[in-house]
Amino acid sequence: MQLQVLSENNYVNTDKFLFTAFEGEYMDLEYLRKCMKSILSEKRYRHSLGVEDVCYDLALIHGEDTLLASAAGILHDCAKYLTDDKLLQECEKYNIEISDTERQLPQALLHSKIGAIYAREKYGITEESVLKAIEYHTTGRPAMTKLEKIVFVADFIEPNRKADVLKMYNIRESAYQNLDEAVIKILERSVKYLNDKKSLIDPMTMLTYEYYVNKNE
Ligand code: DGI
Ligand code: FE
Ligand code: FE
Repeated sequence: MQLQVLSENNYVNTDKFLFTAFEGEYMDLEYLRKCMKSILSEKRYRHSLGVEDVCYDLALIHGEDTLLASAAGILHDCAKYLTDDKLLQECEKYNIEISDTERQLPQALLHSKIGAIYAREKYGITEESVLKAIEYHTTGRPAMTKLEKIVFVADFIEPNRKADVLKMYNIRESAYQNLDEAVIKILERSVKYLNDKKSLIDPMTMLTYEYYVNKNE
């Protein structure tokens, strides 16, 4: 157990508490859950708790920090309730460059980028690694960190997701054995699904897919 001195006679267990940007205080995961419960729909909130749980398990198995993984899991869709217009406005406000695909599909693609901003601004997350995992949870990116892969994969396999595709391709099995293999399977399914729907595919989704397929060969 890690203990960090705050002041004399006052210790914070940093296995359970995250440092926040707000007045040097600490927060626990329950605080973040409450924040999400108050802004997300019931269904989206349940999804977020599911992602949190799977992030924890994947972090344990693959040797990542469980607290940071859980926090990223709870917050990953914190900007999912925003409208297309609001997401585009926020991108302008925070000087976020956006691709043509992102401009056309803000809700699908921009909730992750704005989610990372909100995690910092509204929920006080200071850990860059957590912010990146939120930022890239929808498209992934080439050479993701372990934490980024954990959130990307957990989002897809959490228990509230439909089990048929996951079972057909043994995606849960991959997730617990080999994260890169799970990332490839998920991107394969997503790219096929988007092609079948004749939906636009973001260049970052394709770059991630190509990177992991080549890496695995
Ligand atoms: O926010 P979630 O629904 O939990 O999941 P997500 O953030 O992974 O994905 C949001 C949606 O965006 C989901 O329906 C899949 C879709 N998506 C991911 N990459 C692309 C995409 N949609 C399009 N059109 N193009 C993409 O490249
Ligand atoms: Fe999402
Ligand atoms: Fe999600």
